[in-house]
Amino acid sequence: HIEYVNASSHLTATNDAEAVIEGLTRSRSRKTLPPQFFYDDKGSQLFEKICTLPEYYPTRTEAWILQTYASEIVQKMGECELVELGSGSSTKTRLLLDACARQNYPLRYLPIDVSGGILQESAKQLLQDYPTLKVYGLVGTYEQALAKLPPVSLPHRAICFLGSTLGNFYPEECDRLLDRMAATLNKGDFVLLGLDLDKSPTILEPAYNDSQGVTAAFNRNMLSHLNWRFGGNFDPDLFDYEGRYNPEKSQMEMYLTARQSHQVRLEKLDLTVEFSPGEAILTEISRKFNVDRMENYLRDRGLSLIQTWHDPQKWFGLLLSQV
Ligand code: AVJ
Repeated sequence: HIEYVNASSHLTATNDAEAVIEGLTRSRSRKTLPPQFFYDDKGSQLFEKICTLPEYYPTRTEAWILQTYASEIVQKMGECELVELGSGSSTKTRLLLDACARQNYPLRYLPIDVSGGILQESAKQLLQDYPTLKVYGLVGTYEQALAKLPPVSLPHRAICFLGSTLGNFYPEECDRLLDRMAATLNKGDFVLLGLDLDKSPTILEPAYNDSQGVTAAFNRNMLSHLNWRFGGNFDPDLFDYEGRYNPEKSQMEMYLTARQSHQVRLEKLDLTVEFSPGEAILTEISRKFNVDRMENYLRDRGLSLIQTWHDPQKWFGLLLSQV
């Protein structure tokens, strides 16, 4: 059976509207939009497609690490409820569930996602494939959902945050999220982080500028999403997409750039936005991490690093830490 809770309050809609207004009315600094607007149903599908692109190495690299080391990882954690932030299709989580099943651990899974459709779909599929699994899904932002977790039913909980989605968070947001995680967990609980590690722009930039244009479509879809959510008239084809590496900040930055001067109207927000030629919207940052720096950062937030697993090229890291 699925237990299913909608953790998003009526405040979400207001917050989303405010985030769009704030991001698109920035005058001196550049325009920006929060990355959760990528993930409507179409956007989630496009992201699944990105994950299979030849240039986009993170998904398959992380999957390799999980395939190779899942048993070792779950043995370190013992019997645990798996809480997953941004569960999406839960494809990689299956590798952890399989490893738990091999240990004869009880299977408890609490996926959290902003996209209710993909969450319910994948939960149904999981329940068919794992007859003893109990699923408790939460729809909402990570912070909303973490505040609404049910009482713990196994000795420990492990919050899994895979796919390097932490890289989407600006430093202050990252601090807040990790503090929230540490506050939610009890002594002895775990955090399993999948992190894309810093590397040459010759590898990073193609991963975000794929030859089939799927990443570009994924970015333009954000504008279509705003159109239906907020009664907008963005023409996505008036924007060029580019992902650029910023070496000072060790991060990829994704931009939609207006080709020509034009106005966009978002009726439900009573907002008119002016674009000058070449003016960009920053749709996403994707920070690239360093394991030693992350170890110190985690320690400062009450999490001690237990072990890190890598792929042979050390492009990606899976970090297990404990409260
Ligand atoms: C899901 C945020 C980890 O930053 O690599 C992929 C999203 N954007 N291609 C990433 C993404 C463009 C992805 N994360």
